[in-house]
Amino acid sequence: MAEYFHVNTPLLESMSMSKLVGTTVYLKMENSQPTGSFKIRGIGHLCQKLAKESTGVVCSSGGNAGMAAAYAARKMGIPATIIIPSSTPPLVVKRLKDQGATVKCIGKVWDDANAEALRLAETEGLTYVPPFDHPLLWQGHASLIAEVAASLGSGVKPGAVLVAVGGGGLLCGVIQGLKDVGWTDVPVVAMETVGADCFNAAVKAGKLVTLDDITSEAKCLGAKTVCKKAFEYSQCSEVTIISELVTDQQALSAIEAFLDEERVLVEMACGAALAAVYSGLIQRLQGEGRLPTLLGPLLVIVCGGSSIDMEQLSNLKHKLHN
Ligand code: PLV
Repeated sequence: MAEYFHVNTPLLESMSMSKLVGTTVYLKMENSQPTGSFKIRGIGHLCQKLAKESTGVVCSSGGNAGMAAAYAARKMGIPATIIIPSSTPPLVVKRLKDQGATVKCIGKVWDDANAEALRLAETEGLTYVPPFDHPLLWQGHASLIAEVAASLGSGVKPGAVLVAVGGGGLLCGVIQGLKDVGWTDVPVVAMETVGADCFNAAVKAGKLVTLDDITSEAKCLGAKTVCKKAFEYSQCSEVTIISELVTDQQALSAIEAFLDEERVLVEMACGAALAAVYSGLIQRLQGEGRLPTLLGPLLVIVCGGSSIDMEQLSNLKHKLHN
């Protein structure tokens, strides 16, 4: 068995994005992971630690965590059951089945699917694979910052990191990675869409908040409550997290611009992060003094995602661009 399930992804310089922001923009291309997103880093690590002796794994997911769990389970020779909510597009069901997983669609949003995954873990004795709330996931995701540090070489460090937030697992992993390489003074811009904004709501309220519903099309950002660790990071002085929102329309426009300019198709969850560049949010933060005017290189985590193809893109355009 391979030591890791994830691959070392390319770190690319984007000329067009650099021009927009006025500083070098580096793209960490997590879309090129075997399952199309960063999730395999943490989930691969967790499965190797917790599921070696397992009779099977069960994972609740908006899609990408499930893809990673199905992939890891297949490589480990154990069955995977993936519980998704009805908001997950059919193309993801097909991709999960292609990975050999059993797929069950339960409830409207991820939180509903998760309740069923926890129940199955209990009643069937399966190993529960959480999509974002576990220290082993954060440890696995942290490897992406270690790779960036190695790619940039000594003496170069990002001026800021741009990241999408769903349940907060990627954010926790990125912060852990920044701590590991001694970059705790690098601010993190944490992006969500309006309607999938549980982290922003918690930051504003000063406590964990459970959203009534997920109304954004960025379903993979659609956890109703952010994980406690992400909230704690937002409250501590050790790291700087700037929580910002974009609209679904801005996230979709970002996906389209990224496809045109970088020739890569990513899903809405990732579009939320890219929109910070394309919508001018980074410059706005500089104007407000929340990011330095002379900003060092901007590191964009291109988290990727499988919930997108040409048909889904055209569905989203139809829904959002009218
Ligand atoms: N998606 C999770 C949670 O969904 C999932 O089950 O796949 N970018 C992409 C492409 C993602 O799939 C996700 C999470 C994120 C960003 C956000 O990561 P998180 O949840 O660790 O903050 C409900």
